Amino acid sequence: MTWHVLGAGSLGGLWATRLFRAGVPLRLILRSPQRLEDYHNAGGLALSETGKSCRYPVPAELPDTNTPIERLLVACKAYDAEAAVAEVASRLAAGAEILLLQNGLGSQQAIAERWPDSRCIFISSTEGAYRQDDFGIVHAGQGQNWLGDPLNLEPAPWLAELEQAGIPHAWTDDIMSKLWRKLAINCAINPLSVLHDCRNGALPAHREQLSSLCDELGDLLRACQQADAAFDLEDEVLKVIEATANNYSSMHQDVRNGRRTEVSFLIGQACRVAQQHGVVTPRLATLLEQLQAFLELRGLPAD
Ligand code: NAD
Ligand code: KPL
Repeated sequence: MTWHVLGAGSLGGLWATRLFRAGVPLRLILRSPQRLEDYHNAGGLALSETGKSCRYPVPAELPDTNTPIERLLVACKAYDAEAAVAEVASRLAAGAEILLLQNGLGSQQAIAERWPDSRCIFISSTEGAYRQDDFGIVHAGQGQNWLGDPLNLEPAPWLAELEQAGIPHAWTDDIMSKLWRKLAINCAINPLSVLHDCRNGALPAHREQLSSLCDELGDLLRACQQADAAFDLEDEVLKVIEATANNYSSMHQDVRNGRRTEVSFLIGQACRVAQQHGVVTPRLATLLEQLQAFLELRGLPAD
């Protein structure tokens, strides 16, 4: 079965190159004829790992190509994902699978509700990749890909293809717990790193702020029946800060590069869900307001 990868950016490129070189049939879907032409001129996708770069001529096509899609890996940002799937929705075969790589929460649910006939598999990834040029990806950080389907615990039958491609992965019966846990960690770290304009390692200087955010996030997770994701949250946040002390968070990097952030699917989503559950989260709400004001001041979308 052919994989279709929608979004040839950092993570989409990282997945596509590894699948392609393992001989797994796949096609990239690029958003416009101009981008397809640029891609062909580049000669494919380059993946750089441990200092060595290799280019792979992964076949590519446009969203309106006239062939069915049975397995779609959506590798766009959370704010683009639903619209991107809509562009290829008429090509989805009956019972197609949609694999969602987005960080945060909200985009996955929107897609699962809009295309209920497809099996939506959610993925929480802690791998790291960035683009050094348009079609050149650097594999920057080892990590894990947790996969799961909140509606169907049966593992996907193609996990062996990920094994064959050397893509680290594990199926989980509780993907929502993984996604909530990562969202909470991102909510505690990323906005503070932007507002204090610092590397993750400088955040323990704001310990009181971190602690109260973790308390509120813990309350929120428990109200959402995600007690496991709340367990020892502050400890884990401090561990992540230590392990990534030299890094700037992804949100900090987005802001520094003048790119839209995924704020709406991280702390924005946390505040929306808190309101739905009647959980009082004043520190999170203030942090969201400050972050949105900061983004607007820099001409970046606040959603
Ligand atoms: P990216 O910006 O590098 O890539 C997204 C790609 O999607 C871009 O090439 C963009 O042109 C393309 N795209 C957008 N709309 C499209 C459309 N309609 N049709 C076709 N292509 C379209 O983003 P990324 O860093 O790969 O992140 C993707 C998701 O993965 C995000 O939610 C991010 O938070 C998550 N994630 C990324 C990393 C990482 O290290 N990069 C790690 C973990 C999670
Ligand atoms: O996931 C991260 C990010 O920067 O988005 C870490 C490094 C864990 C910080 O929240």
